[in-house]
Amino acid sequence: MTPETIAAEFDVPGRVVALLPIDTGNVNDTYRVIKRTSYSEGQFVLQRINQAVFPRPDLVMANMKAITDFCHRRLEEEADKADRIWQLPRVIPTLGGEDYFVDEKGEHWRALSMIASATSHETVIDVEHAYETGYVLGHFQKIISEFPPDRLADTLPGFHITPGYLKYYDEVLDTVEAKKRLGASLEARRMEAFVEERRGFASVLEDARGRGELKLRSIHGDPKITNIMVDDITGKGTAMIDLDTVKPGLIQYDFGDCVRSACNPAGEEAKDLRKVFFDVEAFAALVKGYLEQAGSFLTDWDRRYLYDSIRLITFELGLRFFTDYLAGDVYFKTNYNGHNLNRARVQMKLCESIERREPKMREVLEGAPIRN
Ligand code: GN1
Ligand code: MG
Repeated sequence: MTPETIAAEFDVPGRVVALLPIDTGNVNDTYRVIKRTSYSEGQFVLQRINQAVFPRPDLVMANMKAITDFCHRRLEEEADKADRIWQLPRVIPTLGGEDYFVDEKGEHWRALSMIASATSHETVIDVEHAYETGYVLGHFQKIISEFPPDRLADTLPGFHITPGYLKYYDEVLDTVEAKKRLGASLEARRMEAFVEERRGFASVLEDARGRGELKLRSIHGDPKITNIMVDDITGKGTAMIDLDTVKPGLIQYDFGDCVRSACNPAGEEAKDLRKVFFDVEAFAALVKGYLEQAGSFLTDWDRRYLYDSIRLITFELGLRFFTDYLAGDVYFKTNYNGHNLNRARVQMKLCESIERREPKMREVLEGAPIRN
């Protein structure tokens, strides 16, 4: 079957007229599908779930269905009081009424409603956008924090558990491929030293969880800036997308991921490393928006680990990219030789910049008004 014939399996009226690849994701294959009838046109997002990353796509879909049904109910209940129309993609069923379609090769495909007249950006545009980014994350967390995490399957065991990534990194370092790549690149050896210096820090959030200071909640898992949609008409944040990593986790993973992606003006794919730095001004705006929503459910312990979560998730993503480079690019999709090494360098440069700005960042976090 082709993606076109698969697109026709979902319950959207009309005939498929176009299938346009969306290249921003690093894991799944994504398309924008256009279907037309004799009187109108409908668009939706079609995705092939990468089973090398998600071994149980059925559970990914069960989580997504459960969380979107819950959130849609909540958004409807709140709609009259809300300052905007909040949106969230909906799972579009197949013609047979299933949440996903399995093709003849056993690949799992899903269809999601499009958040129309809205845009997601690779980098933060201005302070208002940074504020909106934090506001959307806080709002989403506020809603899903009421969803019992034990009703979500752990679809990616070990996801965001930094000590686990370090363990895997050590195993990869021992392989012939990794030794070859390290031997051939001074940058890779620099990266290795960078990781070594920060080993002790890797368990900061898991240790806090072990001591009972932080607790598992339902989280998004991947709230980077490209997964936050901004309304083209009002300029306000309107939706969180890419819900396939929704599962039990620490809200610090989400905060750290959102901040590291929004406060690097050069973006994750930057080629010129000199342009990579942590933008404290954008950060202050993001924190303001975030706390206006999240202030009501964050505990004192949650707040204490916000700075660490930013440094950690940045380091962790750098480590994940670097490990994948050493392993021969087996996890993240790449477009050129050394792509994962370059991505790792961007995150590690950002991590250094975060470390240098720690006092300022803590000031921002502590100085932000608390609205309970
Ligand atoms: C991957 O596929 P995408 O782009 O939504 C990754 C995230 C990373 C992100 C970095 C399941 O997300 O953890 O932060 O790349 N997703 C998974 O861009 O590993
Ligand atoms: Mg994702």
